[in-house]
Amino acid sequence: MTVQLTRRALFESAALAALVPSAQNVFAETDPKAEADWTGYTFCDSCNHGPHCGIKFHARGNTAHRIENWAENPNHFLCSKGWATLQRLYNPNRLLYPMKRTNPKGSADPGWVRISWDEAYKTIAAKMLATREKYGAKSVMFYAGDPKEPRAPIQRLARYFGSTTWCTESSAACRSGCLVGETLNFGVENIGAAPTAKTKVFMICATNCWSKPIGWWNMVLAAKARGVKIITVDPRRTKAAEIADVHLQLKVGTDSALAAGITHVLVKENLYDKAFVEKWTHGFAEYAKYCEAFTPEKTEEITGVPAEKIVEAARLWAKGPGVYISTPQSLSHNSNGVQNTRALLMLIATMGYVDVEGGLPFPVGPKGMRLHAFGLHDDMIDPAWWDAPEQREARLDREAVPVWNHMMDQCSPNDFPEWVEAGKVRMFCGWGFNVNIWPQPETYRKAFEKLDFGFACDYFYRPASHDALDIILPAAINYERYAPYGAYGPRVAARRPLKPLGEAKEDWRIALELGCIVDKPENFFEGDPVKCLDWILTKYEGFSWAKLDAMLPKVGTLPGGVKGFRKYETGHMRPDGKPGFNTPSGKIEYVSEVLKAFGVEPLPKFKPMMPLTKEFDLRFINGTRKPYITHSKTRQDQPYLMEIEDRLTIDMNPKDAEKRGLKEGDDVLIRSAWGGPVKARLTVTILVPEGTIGGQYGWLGDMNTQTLMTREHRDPITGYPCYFEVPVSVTKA
Ligand SMILES: Nc1nc2c(c(=O)[nH]1)N[C@H]1C(S)=C(S)[C@@H](COP(=O)(O)OP(=O)(O)OC[C@H]3O[C@@H](n4cnc5c(=O)[nH]c(N)nc54)[C@H](O)[C@@H]3O)O[C@H]1N2
Ligand SMILES: Nc1nc2c(c(=O)[nH]1)N[C@H]1C(S)=C(S)[C@@H](COP(=O)(O)OP(=O)(O)OC[C@H]3O[C@@H](n4cnc5c(=O)[nH]c(N)nc54)[C@H](O)[C@@H]3O)O[C@H]1N2
Ligand SMILES: [Mo]
Repeated sequence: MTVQLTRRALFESAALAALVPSAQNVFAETDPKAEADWTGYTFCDSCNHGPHCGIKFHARGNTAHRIENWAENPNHFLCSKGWATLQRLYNPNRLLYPMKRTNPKGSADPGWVRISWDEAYKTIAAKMLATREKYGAKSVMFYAGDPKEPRAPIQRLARYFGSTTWCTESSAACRSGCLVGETLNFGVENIGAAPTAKTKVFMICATNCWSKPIGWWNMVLAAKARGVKIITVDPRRTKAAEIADVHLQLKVGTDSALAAGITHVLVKENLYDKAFVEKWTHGFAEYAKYCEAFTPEKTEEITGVPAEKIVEAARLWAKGPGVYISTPQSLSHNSNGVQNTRALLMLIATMGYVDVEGGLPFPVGPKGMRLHAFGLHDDMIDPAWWDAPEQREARLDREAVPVWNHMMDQCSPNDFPEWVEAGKVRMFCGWGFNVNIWPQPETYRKAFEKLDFGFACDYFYRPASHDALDIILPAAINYERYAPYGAYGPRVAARRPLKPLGEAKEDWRIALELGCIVDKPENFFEGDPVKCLDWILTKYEGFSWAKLDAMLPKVGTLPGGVKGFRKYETGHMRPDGKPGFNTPSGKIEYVSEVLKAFGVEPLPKFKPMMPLTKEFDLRFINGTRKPYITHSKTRQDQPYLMEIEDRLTIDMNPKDAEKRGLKEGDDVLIRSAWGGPVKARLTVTILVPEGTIGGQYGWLGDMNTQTLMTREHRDPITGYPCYFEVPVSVTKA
């Protein structure tokens, strides 16, 4: 409610109310004078997992009035969030004009008023140049929150501006923690794959089917139907756990102990792939020695998984070939995240299921194409510049997270409050910025308020975050933009969009146009996203934007890439073309030479989570995905979804509820050593085990679970917060 009131005030102050389309009008009638219907194509960006799900829409004039699955798109089933996207496009609260604050920061009313793009750009560019002049380029921070689509041109802007303070939600949290684990192991990221006709066992590691496109779940069911055995590793009794042959229902953060227990059995019963391990891996003997102590009984003590299930799982896994799917995030959101990920995913190497038929593929795509970056080409961001020692060493995260700094080109922003305190960052350039991504968000919000200058681009005005800034810019929504094109491995698809409403602009255009002002226009394609896409596509033989566009509704396939199995034998996994893997030892590393070089424990060892206490006796998984919620976004933006759930709810096991005298529907209060009380409504369910509760982050005010989280405990390798580890208490309100 407060959000809407503030929002109304915002429009009144700019005398804009009349210009904002009302949702009802737009849905009810399209322009009667407009031509016949035309068909548009775009991608749903609700979850921001790549690859996105395709949307086909029907429009008259510039108004989309109906959407459907885009059949030719490789991801062509929309879910509840996808079907609700027109509500977001035509939401009357959308931000449609650049705005600037007219009252000092900290005022109850920021006094947002509409300004022209010209004024916005001139103000921002002048601040960027002056801040660089006075404090150096890296005092200007570039940031993209969960939105993944705008990232490439923003990173390019940071590069030409000369700032390594390029941060994203992926350097704060999310997928890159697991990616670091995978890369330490294999020399390349590998989130896993789907079972094929030859696969016998599928290990679903900490993966929630609600986080995936609908097609993914259909794939799992089909695999199950043709006899693939399923091992699910998850503390919660998810859908994937329900259909599993073995559900390893471990305690949060004990994956490394579980993996050691399984390895113990594989070695003891001589089930592992000795030949593969000897030839292609590094440090197995040391790891096997570490696993000696992890007898099934000892492993049960730590993980809570019954000893016989551990043995059963090991024997089943050995019946492979097997393949895993790994979580995009949840393994990495505790204080031993990277090592837990490393340990679990190493089970693939121990069995030798590496790039073999039915096992885990190691795809080699077209040259220059970045994985998980919408098929974009390396040249877009100039990796050599980011990789140069003089950039890495001077980067702001060097001391706090040296391993991360060494491996990743995005700077870890979790020490942002300390940077601001020390005067290291003075200006903020943000796309999709939500301060409530962080634990103790108020600490971050205050730091943003202290900056000399900040702006953010967004679909909506978000008072909780934007009121700490100076300018907000309206971003065109997925229906209104060309860039980036969609990518599904090497397959790529163009969009056919609407014109942006109001004065909204594509994120790409905003970044490229700013680049034209603060740098040379020729480096930024004269500000034109389509020109930029064309430049990227022509790097792949026979491709261009015009060609991709003409193919619609079909998708194209970029040329190049290497087919076949065991590509590590033929030198395709390493840049120097030698056989092996792209790690320091040239092999898959149980003992990580990178970690060793940084003085970090090189084996993926178990480390206990923060202890539960008498007062805080429940572990809180703060953020498991639900089918109708995405992060902070879906709450006000898509009212259909609010009809399903309009407040924070938490899941609690019936035994825990009984112990506390709580029942389904009770209003409860959650507290931790760092904050609370947070208000929630109780769901009593076997979805969570005893001793663990689950809930959603992204609610604000007195339902904001991030206020319970701690900045003190982090994963030492990534600096990621421990969203899934914090001990809490739950009492009746
Ligand atoms: N407790 C807890 N915290 C978590 C997590 C958790 O599981 N638990 N998960 C972490 C993870 S994995 C993630 S990904 C983050 C998500 O964290 P956030 O970055 O906070 O994600 P959102 O709330 O989805 O989006 C942020 C803002 O971007 C805007 N936006 C969306 N799309 C676009 C776009 O294309 N362009 C522009 N300009 N703006 C856009 C939205 O309107 C919103 O205001 O949270 C992290 N924080
Ligand atoms: N509907 C929906 N879909 C989304 C999103 C969304 O907000 N809503 N967000 C998108 C984004 S940005 C991301 S990063 C992904 C996240 O996608 P996922 O990682 O698949 O989603 P989560 O539900 O956070 O976590 C997956 C599972 O990990 C389990 N888990 C938690 N801690 C541990 C642990 O220590 N060990 C093990 N083995 N399991 C554990 C949880 O119980 C949960 O079932 O989802 C994407 N898709
Ligand atoms: Mo994420």
